[in-house]
Amino acid sequence: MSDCLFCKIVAKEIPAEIVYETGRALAFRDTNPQAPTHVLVVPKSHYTDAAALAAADDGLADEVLKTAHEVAVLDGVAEGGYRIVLNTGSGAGQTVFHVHAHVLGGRNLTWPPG
Ligand code: D5M
Repeated sequence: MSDCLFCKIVAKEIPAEIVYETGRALAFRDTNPQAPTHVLVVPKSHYTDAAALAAADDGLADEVLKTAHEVAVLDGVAEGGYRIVLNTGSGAGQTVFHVHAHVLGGRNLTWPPG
């Protein structure tokens, strides 16, 4: 999608601090970090939200989830505990409508989230 921020990051039209990449997923640091590790994992192809990604029938959601875990391992937060969040819909706080998994770690994460 030509006006999608994360599509532009995938296309390298907008800079981002990329930390990991697979054939179909890209991981880059969030510009408004909420934890020492705060990385976003996106599918390289455009899906609006988690519901649309879940409906993809080619294992893409699996690849995004595995990439999120790999990011936690690479950033050294996997053993201490980390959180994967997919805000889905504006009522849940989604502001960028290209599905993205937040990978958060490196501090104590409280529950419930705000
Ligand atoms: O999360 C959207 C997230 O996207 C939010 O945490 C800020 C982040 N963001 C916004 N612009 C950028 C760029 N250019 N690079 C990296 N991260 C960015 P949501 O779940 O939709 O509220």
